[in-house]
Amino acid sequence: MVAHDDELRAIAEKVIRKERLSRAEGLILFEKAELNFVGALANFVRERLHGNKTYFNRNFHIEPTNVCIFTCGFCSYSRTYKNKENGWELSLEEMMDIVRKYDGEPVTEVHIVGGVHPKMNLDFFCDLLERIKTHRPELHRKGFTAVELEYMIRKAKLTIEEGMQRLRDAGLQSLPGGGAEIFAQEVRDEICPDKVDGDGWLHIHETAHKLGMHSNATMLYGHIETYEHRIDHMDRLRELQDRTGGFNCFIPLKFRNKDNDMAHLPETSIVEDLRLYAIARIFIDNITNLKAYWPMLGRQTAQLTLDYGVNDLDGTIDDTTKIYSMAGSEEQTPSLSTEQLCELIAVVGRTPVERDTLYNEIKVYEEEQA
Ligand code: V47
Ligand code: SF4
Repeated sequence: MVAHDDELRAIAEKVIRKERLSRAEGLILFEKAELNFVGALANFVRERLHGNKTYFNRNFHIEPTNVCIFTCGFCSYSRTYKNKENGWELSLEEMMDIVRKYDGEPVTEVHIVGGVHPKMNLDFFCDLLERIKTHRPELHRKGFTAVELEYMIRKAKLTIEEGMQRLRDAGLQSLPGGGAEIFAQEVRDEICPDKVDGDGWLHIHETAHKLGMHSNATMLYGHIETYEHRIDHMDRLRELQDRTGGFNCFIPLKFRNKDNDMAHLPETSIVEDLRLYAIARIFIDNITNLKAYWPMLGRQTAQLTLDYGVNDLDGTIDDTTKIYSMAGSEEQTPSLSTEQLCELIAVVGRTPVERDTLYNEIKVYEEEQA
């Protein structure tokens, strides 16, 4: 028996006893554990928390613009303000047309996210939220990454707390998890030097939680970051979650390398993707849900993740997002009907469950219905 077998056995025993892993133990998993080892452990944790249940929701996206003042190297989606003719900028009326397109459809969430356009300000987005709320009050309004929020609130000369309060009063209910990337500044300096830093991202989410909103957390992996950077990122999320309990789910996002300034970097292998999902499930013991975002991973890999800790596949989406198709995802027109999503889950032996944004169960699809 080699020394690291003992280390891994000790880690497995801790997980079974529901004890938290240290940063050093998390690192051992990344450095030494094989896929099947972390997979089995992650599946054990997943089934302890959720059994076979696998969540999805019915949502659509509004992407107000892809014009952006920032210059993230991994972004295939944005266009600079100087080049704004090559991008899109939706008016309030155009965005309301998208909302109205879903009238009578059983969607429960609108996810609003886009680039940081210097002319789209806090008042503009408060207007949008109020109009959606008036038009369809029960539609959950999840919107704006911490990057968009930091910019619009700073331009309005408000504190984060004041700005978030205004957005909440206008109708904002949750925050998506984007913009987190990797918190370590030495990585941000290379891949997204000019936008909100790690502390700023965490502060915005903490403020949202304190104001009664929930949020998601992401991690962009598979570029220049080290295993230490991943553990640092996940540990900082775990620490904030201990204090607020406001994160609904954790979403690892695989770096895709088409048409961006980091296109020279290779993409990670599926084995490395699955190992990451599994280690995230084992290490982050206080965020209940782990989501695989199928428009980015592709539906078959997303299906595989269900055996490696994942219990959520996001939503039906209906071809309303361009972030990943433009970055080279297999999913060029991401759209799945509820039946297709249920089939994808049921065929690998899990139980599809439609949820709302806050993970209240709407419908459990037992075998005969799937
Ligand atoms: O912050 C951009 C990522 C994020 C690439 O909260 C890329 O439910 C990979 O956060 N390769 C925005 N990733 C999207 C996002 C999100 C998506 C789905 C659901 C939720 C949620 C949040 O997309 C960015 C960045 O990390 N991203 N470009 C790329 N080339
Ligand atoms: Fe702008 Fe977001 Fe793209 Fe960065 S990732 S350039 S902030 S749209």
